[in-house]
Amino acid sequence: MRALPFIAVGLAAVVAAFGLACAPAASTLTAAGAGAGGGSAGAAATGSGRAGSSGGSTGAAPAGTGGASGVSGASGVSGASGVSGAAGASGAGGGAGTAGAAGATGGGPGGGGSGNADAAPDRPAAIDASADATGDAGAGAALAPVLPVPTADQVAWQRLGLTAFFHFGMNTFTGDEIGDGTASPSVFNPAGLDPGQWIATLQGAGFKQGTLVVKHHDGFCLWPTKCTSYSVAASPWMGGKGDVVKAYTDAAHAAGFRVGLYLSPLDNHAADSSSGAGYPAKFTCMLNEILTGYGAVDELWLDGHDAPGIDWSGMYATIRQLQPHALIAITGPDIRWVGTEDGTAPLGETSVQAGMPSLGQPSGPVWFPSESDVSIRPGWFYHPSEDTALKSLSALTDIFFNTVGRNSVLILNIPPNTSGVLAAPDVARVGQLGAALKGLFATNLAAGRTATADSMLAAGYEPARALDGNLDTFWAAAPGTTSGRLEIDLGATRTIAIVDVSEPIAFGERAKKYHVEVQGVGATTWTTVATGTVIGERNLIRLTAAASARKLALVIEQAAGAPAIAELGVY
Ligand code: FUL
Repeated sequence: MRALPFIAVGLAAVVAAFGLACAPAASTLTAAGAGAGGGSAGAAATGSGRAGSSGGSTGAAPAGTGGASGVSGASGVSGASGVSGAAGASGAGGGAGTAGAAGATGGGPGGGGSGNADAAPDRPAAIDASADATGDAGAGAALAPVLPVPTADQVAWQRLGLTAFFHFGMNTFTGDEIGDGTASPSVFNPAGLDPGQWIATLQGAGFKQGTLVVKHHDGFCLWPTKCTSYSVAASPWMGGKGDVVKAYTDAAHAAGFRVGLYLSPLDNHAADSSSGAGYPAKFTCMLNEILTGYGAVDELWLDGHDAPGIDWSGMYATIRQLQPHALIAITGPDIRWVGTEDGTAPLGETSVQAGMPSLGQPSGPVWFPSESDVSIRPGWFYHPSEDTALKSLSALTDIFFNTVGRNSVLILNIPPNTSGVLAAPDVARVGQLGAALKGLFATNLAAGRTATADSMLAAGYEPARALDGNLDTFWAAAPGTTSGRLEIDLGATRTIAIVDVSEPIAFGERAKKYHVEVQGVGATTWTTVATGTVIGERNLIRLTAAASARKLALVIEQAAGAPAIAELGVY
């Protein structure tokens, strides 16, 4: 159940606590080989680089492993025709995608197989889950997945790490946080609206996606909808001819910035939204408009404040049909609300959750990664009185480590002001955050160094694969192992402040318990400097006291299958 944060509302009782189930689904594999598809040769083909880095590299599949050739880069999933990493016999299928992470071709070690076993044919798993450790059809050894596994679109999204939220609407002009739906559209007039400025600010700081609130709980629509009269069309802004959603999505697509849209099911303006009568059709009408009129949508945030009478399973089918690559978040099967709004994901955060049939998921374990929402200001909407109350750089840096560094995706809210631009204090703070992160991760001391391990699956899965900057290639331990040790010789004594570790999540979450050891020059003993449990997409460990060491070891004590590490970075 999800107890949503309530900030005072004068609303009906609807707003109380919502059972928002979490559970994904689409990606869940029902049974090996259940999918009939042609021999899928591809592994995680979603682009190899971590978003925010300088772009994907070419992840050529190791010889003999049958890796698929590439697909779209990290941002390619937003391409209108983008197929993003679908495992397929040809290994092709990358859509045009938007610009962005430079087209990684990421074919990782591939498994032979008989088609992916995804429960939903239009939501391909990132890998062929029927692959086993021996491979087949002439392919070389392949890493056996630990089920459940994500879809290719979920992998691409999890790699983003850092994303933005834009709360903008009537509340910006009225000073409310949750409007009751009675405010007059006459106050809405963002004379200097410039989404290009929002996007440039965020991209400059390493953000790759932004989610615009197109309708908050007050019901005011930021596009000239035909579904209600309560919209920008009734405002003085641009003589009623303006469209904030178009301005934003056009600017985002042009800039290669992935697009998220937030549509609140709760609608305080629609008189019938709490009774249910008539409102579901209106909501469906709105959903159809935003999913058909604005190009590719990468994420659809259906907020947890529910409205009665909505047929969610029918809604999900419609969304899949209109935008097959849009990940459905919060009241949906693809992305789960992390459960807090203070920028802190739990330690040991896992993407493997119990499925919730009410969200269109099967009841077994499913892949359901979390999203951590938090605002740079005290409120979600811009209020001039909060210009001096922004979170400090240090607080934002902590938030980054406590969300992105804990296997969750951060969605940081930076609300545009009444002119329609991000205010100067926000622009400055986002710039500081970007510069700070760039500085912290400027030099990976492990890059290109020597790595060794206590076992290895096969050629193509060498320890060095964990140091090559490519998330699609990885070290994998020998079949049958459930523990492993990956050691790096840094070449000289180094001061270590951060350890950055990622699993190849296309093959499932594997580690259950791990620790990090360091050893100084000439020393014969190792010192444990950090411990952890689940790794998943990314664990960032800030050492409490920077360690001086020549060697570092990641020791996976327990795993659900043979350990595998996509990247082990040291800063
Ligand atoms: C919550 C809403 O009630 C807040 O106003 C905000 O939009 C937040 C992101 O989600 O459910």
